[in-house]
Amino acid sequence: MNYPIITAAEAATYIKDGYGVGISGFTLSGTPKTVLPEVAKIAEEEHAAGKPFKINLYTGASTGDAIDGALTRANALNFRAPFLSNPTVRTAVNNKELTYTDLHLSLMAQDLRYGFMGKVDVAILEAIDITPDGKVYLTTAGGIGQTVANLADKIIIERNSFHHTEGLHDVYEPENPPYRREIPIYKASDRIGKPYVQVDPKKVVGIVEVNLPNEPVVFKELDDVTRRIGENVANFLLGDIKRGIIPASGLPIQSGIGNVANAVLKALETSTEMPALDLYSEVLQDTVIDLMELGRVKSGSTCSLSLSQEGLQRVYDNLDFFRDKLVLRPSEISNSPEVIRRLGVIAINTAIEVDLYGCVNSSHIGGTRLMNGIGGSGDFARNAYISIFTCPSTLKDGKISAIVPMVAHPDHSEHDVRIVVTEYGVADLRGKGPDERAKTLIENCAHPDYRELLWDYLKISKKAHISHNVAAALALHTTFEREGDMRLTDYNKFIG
Ligand code: 0RQ
Repeated sequence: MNYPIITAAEAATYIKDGYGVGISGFTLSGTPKTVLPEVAKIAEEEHAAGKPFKINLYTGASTGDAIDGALTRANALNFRAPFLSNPTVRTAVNNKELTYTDLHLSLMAQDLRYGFMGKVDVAILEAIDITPDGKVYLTTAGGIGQTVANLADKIIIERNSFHHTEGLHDVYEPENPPYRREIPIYKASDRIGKPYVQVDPKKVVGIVEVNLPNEPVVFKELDDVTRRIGENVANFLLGDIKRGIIPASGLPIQSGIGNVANAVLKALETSTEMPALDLYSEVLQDTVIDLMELGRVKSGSTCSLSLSQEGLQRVYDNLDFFRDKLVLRPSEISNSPEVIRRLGVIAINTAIEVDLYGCVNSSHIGGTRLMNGIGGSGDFARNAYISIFTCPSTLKDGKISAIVPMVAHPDHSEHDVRIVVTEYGVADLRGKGPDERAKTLIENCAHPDYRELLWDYLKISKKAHISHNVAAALALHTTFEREGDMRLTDYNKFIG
């Protein structure tokens, strides 16, 4: 089949008010780059003419400013799932200008297949190429490409000649129950599917030619706090290897996204006692590329290459070296609870706050304002061999403690959190009851400025299996809102 070459503006006209649009990509990687900004322009024109124009947007995870940002500014989003990181759309969600569903990333593709979110009318896939018989070779992310291509009536291909991901993808889509079988991945590097997304060529309305990099990934420089957190994680893992809890050959590592996650990987890089590792993760950052070149990471299974442009170029320049070490999977597979549990993945994610018993808030600042979303942290934490959460002990110049009596929004319950790490140390919650958990979290993880305040909370708590004082459980949060500093908390104001 010969597909017509069309402009981004022509492609955008296939997307109408009220449509569900499913796109390739995961984080800033692998998303189509030119059609949705044109859709934003159409929305602005329609709104100026007094007509409605909004779409539902389904992706693997977050997107960047060209999509979430542009569509939000054009007031063109009605519904968004499953993850965000763009500040413009985050503000709009918190202002209730659109509906956002925060979802475990492993669930996104199947929720669409099950029909939980409405119809996918158009799919847009960023690809390095498409063959006449409909084999689509994706760029830098697996995401939900195969699923939205199956569900959509029409498919638009953005053929992006900037990217060279030949041979990196392993596309596999499970059947729906009751026909689903096991996902046969037994090692992080196993390949079980096809190197392309298969689409029905008759659905392809055209190809938009593009030559564009992904939006840049920006990290803060490591500071003392993030460096110490990283070292604490590395030392903890080495201790568990020495004690025989983790096999000497190691277990696959998952590391989340962000500044703290980057510091953790840097610490693994410098720890010479650590065995060469496999990664079974949803994102891979630049540090992993460094570790592969050094022989410290043997293989990396991921949903997306969340690399800087320089890091990505290193992969493209040396594709023969990386091809058998990197595998890009759909998010349903990279984050599959079944595979994570089978492989014994060690999951390392970042918390916004942790309570005295190990419950973690990953998504909502102060319990109300969305930050990014739960992302894949729940997929991994719940099913990991060891689930580690890291965070700095305080935020905002010490005015906020990340260790609090009760989290203001629960994402991961105490049942799913095994280890908590701050710059002060490690709280190992395994095999401990609630009182011992509280003790180790205060002594090993809380900032010294807050330890007395947390002990005082336990003194005023009603003694039971899990001791709490429900009137004062959120006293630190309320004090921050009212007085701008959690250290000013006076429990007497709450318990009367
Ligand atoms: O805000 O930039 O305005 O200062 O949150 O925090 O310290 O820069 O850390 O970049 O590692 O992000 C949990 C948000 C951490 C992230 C979170 C404020 C803080 C700052 C960012 P500012 P840092 P990081 C893999 C797995 C959930 C999804 C997940 C995340 C901003 O790791 O989104 O794990 N995780 N996915 O000041 C007030 C607190 C705060 C706070 C942090 N207690 N109170 N503000 N902040 N804690 C990836 C995928 O799923 C794709």
